[in-house]
Amino acid sequence: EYDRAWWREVIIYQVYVHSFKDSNGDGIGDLRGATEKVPYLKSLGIDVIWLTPVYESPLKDMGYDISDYERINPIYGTLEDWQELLDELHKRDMRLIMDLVVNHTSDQHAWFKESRSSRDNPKHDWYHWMDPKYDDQGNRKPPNNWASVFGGPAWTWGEERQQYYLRLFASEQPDLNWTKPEVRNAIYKMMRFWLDLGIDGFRMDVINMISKVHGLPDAPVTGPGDVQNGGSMFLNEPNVHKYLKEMHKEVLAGRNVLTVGEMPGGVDPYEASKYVALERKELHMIFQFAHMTLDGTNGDKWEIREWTLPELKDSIRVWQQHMIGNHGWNSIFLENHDQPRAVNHFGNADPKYRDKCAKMIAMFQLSLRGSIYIYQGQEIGAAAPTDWNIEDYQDVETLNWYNAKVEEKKAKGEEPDYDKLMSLVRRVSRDNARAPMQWSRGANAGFCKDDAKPWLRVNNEYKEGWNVEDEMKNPDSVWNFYKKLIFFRKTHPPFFYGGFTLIDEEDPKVFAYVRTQHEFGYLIVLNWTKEENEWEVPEEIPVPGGILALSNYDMDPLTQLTQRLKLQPYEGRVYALR
Ligand code: TEU
Ligand code: CA
Repeated sequence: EYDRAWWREVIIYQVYVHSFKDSNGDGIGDLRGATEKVPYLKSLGIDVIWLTPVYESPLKDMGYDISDYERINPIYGTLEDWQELLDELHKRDMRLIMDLVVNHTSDQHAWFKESRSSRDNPKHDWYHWMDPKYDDQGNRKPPNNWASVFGGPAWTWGEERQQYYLRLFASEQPDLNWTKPEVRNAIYKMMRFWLDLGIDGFRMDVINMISKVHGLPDAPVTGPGDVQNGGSMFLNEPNVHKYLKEMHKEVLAGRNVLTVGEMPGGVDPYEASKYVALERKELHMIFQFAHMTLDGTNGDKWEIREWTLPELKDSIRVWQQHMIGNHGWNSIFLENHDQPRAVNHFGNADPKYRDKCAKMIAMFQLSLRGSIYIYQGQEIGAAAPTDWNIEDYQDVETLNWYNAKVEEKKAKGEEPDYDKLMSLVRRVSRDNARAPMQWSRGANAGFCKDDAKPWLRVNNEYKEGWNVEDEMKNPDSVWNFYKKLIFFRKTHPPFFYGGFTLIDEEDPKVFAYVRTQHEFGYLIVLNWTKEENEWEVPEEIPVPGGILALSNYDMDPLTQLTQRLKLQPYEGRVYALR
């Protein structure tokens, strides 16, 4: 049913360089710091590292605004340092994938500087430039009504040209014009540069946004305000497939590399298959966010709603069951540098439950079908800081949102509800998962030297044992549990390619499913609540003969499966079926 492939069987670890490990005392994580930790990652069982952008950048969006694709940002080190990281990985049979951010560049990129300088320079249409519109009073207005992902209009005025440029993210991140062959060729050339240096693949940032509907028309009005969600005008526009096929032919064909496309919206399994079906020769897999956005409203993550377990089950089931064979493949992730920590997002960070909950989440993730992505800190059960104030946050998205909310109230002559705003920031902000990695009990959590000042506040809980060093020593820690599960997965092939069957889809408390391949089967039972729960094994599962393979509680392995299971808070069990 499947062509076996290394990229389907790997555990990938996302290194958010800025917050991973500082080697030189400037308080910023860097390449030498990452290299220092390669043996650590090997010992955890990691196969591949995804490195977030380390290219030259003014860091308006933490490196997702690139001013030179072929140079390393000096704050992270040199190209030699990068080469050393690659060598240290390859020496250990590990691989490296790099972030590819080609929907937009920085406004400091030479291409954009040239493009903005006049209406007739050779790169004048490498970006999306358009004339302004005017309202009834003759005031200048952006050419269309699209909203930026980071709030406000998706357009910025360029004085020199007296035109607007499109930027779906920050003002300093102008969108490239993919309709131009010259633009595409420049990107392909840059990709070949990194591949020729020996990298093993790319994570492609917002790759389903690169193609925009011709003429950039207004988006349908779906909400209040001046700007509208423009997703229907730039998510999965059909030409994106033309570009990805071309990219495959020009760059990827014949190279044994992994590709994963980030697609923050607009994909269901049918849409996704168009990108990842093997015979289409586009990408290997995508990041889709259905499960990550259950707690938002209409794509607005700041409009929190309570989600239910059946909703999560349904979203997982749909992708597990449809992305199969050579037509589909999933990326399994529960965290990244844009998202809340999984214990906060899906579970319970209350000290009473946190340890069990983090382990249950690990059992969940590592028993699904797909390539596994673990975000730095997830392996120690990291959680959001609870005591940060607005001054502690730096993320452009967070600050744009917060300031807009404050302004909105003030404009009405009202007092902003600062407590409410802060509780949302502590729950939703991207910086909650960007706090420096907690390596030890030492000063600055071992992220940087004692006398250095970390670029972002360290989450104080590292002193209470939530750090790598303490957890590695403790056989019962979240870290050791991850290590055990990773090993378990690699030695039990049904977890890679086996079928997925959801059981008891309506049960609001227990998430249970079976993974099967040939004569092998595993029953996974997860009590997704802080209460004790009884769960009845359904008839179709043969009860005698099932034995316990894994548990996050202290339970004898090889215990027989019984008809009724009495589950502790956040208890997870994996039974081997016969
Ligand atoms: O993220 C894509 C994206 O849409 C995010 O902005 C996401 O919607 C938001 O963060 C959820 O809160 C990618 C990168 O992962 C992100 O770090 C970049 O800021 C963004 O692209 C622009 O390059
Ligand atoms: Ca540093």
